[in-house]
Amino acid sequence: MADCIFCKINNGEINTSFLYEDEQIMVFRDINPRAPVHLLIVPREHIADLGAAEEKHKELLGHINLVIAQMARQEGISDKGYRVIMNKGADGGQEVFHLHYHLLGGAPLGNMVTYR
Ligand code: DGP
Repeated sequence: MADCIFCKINNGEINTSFLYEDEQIMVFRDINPRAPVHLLIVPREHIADLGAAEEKHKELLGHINLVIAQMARQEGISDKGYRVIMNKGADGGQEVFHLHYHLLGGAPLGNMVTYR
């Protein structure tokens, strides 16, 4: 997708250092961290949001979860715990319309989320 930020990160148009990458996904730090550790786990394929995921993405979605757990261990936040967030659509607070998961941790994050 020509005007998608995460596609530009994937194709190198936006230079970003990856903490982890493979043929299916890339992991990098969020540009606007909301916790001491704030990583984004992003499939290379442009999938607009979770609602656009299909049966063929089943293995990819499972792989993402396992890499999230691996990244949490790598960042040293696994034992104390962390939060994984996936925003979908306007009410979900999604800003970048390319499926991604947030891994947040490194401090007590409180209880879930609020709305205003
Ligand atoms: P969401 O609201 O779930 O769509 O979160 C999008 C996140 O993407 C937001 O926390 C900021 C992050 N982000 C946006 N542009 C860039 C970028 O160019 N580089 C990095 N590393 N993160 C970005």
